[in-house]
Amino acid sequence: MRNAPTILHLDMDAFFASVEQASKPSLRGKAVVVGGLGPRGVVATASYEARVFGVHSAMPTAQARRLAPHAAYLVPRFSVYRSISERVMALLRDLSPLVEPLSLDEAFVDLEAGGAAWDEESARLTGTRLRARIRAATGLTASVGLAASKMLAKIASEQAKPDGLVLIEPGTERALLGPMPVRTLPGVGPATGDHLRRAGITTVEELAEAGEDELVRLLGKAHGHALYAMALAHDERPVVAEREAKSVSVEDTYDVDIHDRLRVGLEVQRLADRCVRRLRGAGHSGRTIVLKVRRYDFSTLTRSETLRGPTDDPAVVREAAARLLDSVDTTGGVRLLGVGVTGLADYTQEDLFAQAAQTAAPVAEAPEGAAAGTEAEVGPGADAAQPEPEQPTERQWRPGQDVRHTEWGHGWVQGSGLGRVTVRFETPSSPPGRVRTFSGDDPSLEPAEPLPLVSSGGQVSSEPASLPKSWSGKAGGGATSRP
Ligand code: TTP
Ligand code: MG
Ligand code: MG
Repeated sequence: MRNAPTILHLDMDAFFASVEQASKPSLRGKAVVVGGLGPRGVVATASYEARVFGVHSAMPTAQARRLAPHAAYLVPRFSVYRSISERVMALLRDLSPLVEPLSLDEAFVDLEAGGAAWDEESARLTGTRLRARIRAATGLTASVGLAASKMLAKIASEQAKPDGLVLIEPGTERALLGPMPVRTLPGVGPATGDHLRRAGITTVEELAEAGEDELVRLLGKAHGHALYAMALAHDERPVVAEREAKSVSVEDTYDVDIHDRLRVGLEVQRLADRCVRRLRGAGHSGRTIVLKVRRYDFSTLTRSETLRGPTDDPAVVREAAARLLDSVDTTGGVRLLGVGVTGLADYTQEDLFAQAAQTAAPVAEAPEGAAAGTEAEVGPGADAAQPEPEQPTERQWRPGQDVRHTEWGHGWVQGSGLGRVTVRFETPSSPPGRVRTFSGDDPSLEPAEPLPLVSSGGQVSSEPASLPKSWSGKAGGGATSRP
């Protein structure tokens, strides 16, 4: 492990919700929940103001509504999140060629490789400047962790949240990790946590004391070994830029189109198994399962589903592939089938024991693509070959959606129902706007493109108001976790 805290982990604060607050001045400082709003929708994220009520990611939206009935509930606007993500990642690439994005709002950066930092002081300065640059370029706040390894940099950024910077001094890692709950370590979810607790192990220190043999006995060879190393704060994983193999996939073309639905199902299972063998062979796990189907007429479509965490479990991949197949019409015959896994990780982050039991997460958890069988919440990453959704006879006005009125200008849908739609007219740079109600089929009202958060001159068009005053200005050091 290097002896300077030059690995940086960056994570945007309440990302989707902060973007919505920056876009919609009337929501700044307010409880905002972004996610699926249908009956089975789940929360993608909640603003820190909403978290106070206990609302969090992956919670059913219905439950969130009970906890925070007055919050604003909005559908995700993936195209906006994606473009902001690109700006942030570009700022990271200014620091080093070694930038490893983990999701839209999160990445590791090897500062040493880029010459951006070599010791504690230069690392802290670079982290502080980076946060300021992100704020200037996007109007949003980000948290930064600095440490000598990826694992600790990530733990540090979690401690820095929201809107802070935490640096873990080399040499202090074990003392810092010791009293932390085992759940702090990557790969330890609720079920593994329970398993360890039953064996009398609740803290990282107790993990280290248990010794490698005992952990291997409890958790199996690979995970016992890995967890023991992490408990000792050993983590040599390098920051890997834009990993070459971002996905592992296998496919088969058939000489004769397959018509039998049962046979198609069996082929998909076989491909899923083969894909997992290859995935494991490469030492990876992955979060998004992709099914590819080329039909008799050469129309090709892909369906994907994103799980809560990376998996390399053949049962999980098989089940997901089967669910995806359910949503595909194969009448007429199939000439090619493929199964892939993307969103690769070095280790299985999700709870190691809960994998097979876990159900697929709805699309609100899948910022990069479309999940199977979802209706309105499918992002723009959805496959182009997918048939257009049937044109509804009545126009759909979804909360949070951008609209333009010929007279009132740009606004967003605050709510709709009973043939009416309520719109708030405001822009990222305007003061909080006024609300008006229209008939749902009013011809003066049209869906619109989102407006940029920052004007083209690079000026923040408004105060970043994603956090309440009591939280802002916490420049670091504090070990406050999220409420
Ligand atoms: P996170 O970084 O995990 O969460 P966050 O940015 O909302 O909040 P914070 O980091 O301050 O704790 O996830 C980034 C975005 O990814 C999040 O804004 C929404 C999306 N997401 C989901 O859609 N589903 C999920 O289960 C999670 C965890 C995140
Ligand atoms: Mg985040
Ligand atoms: Mg994140």
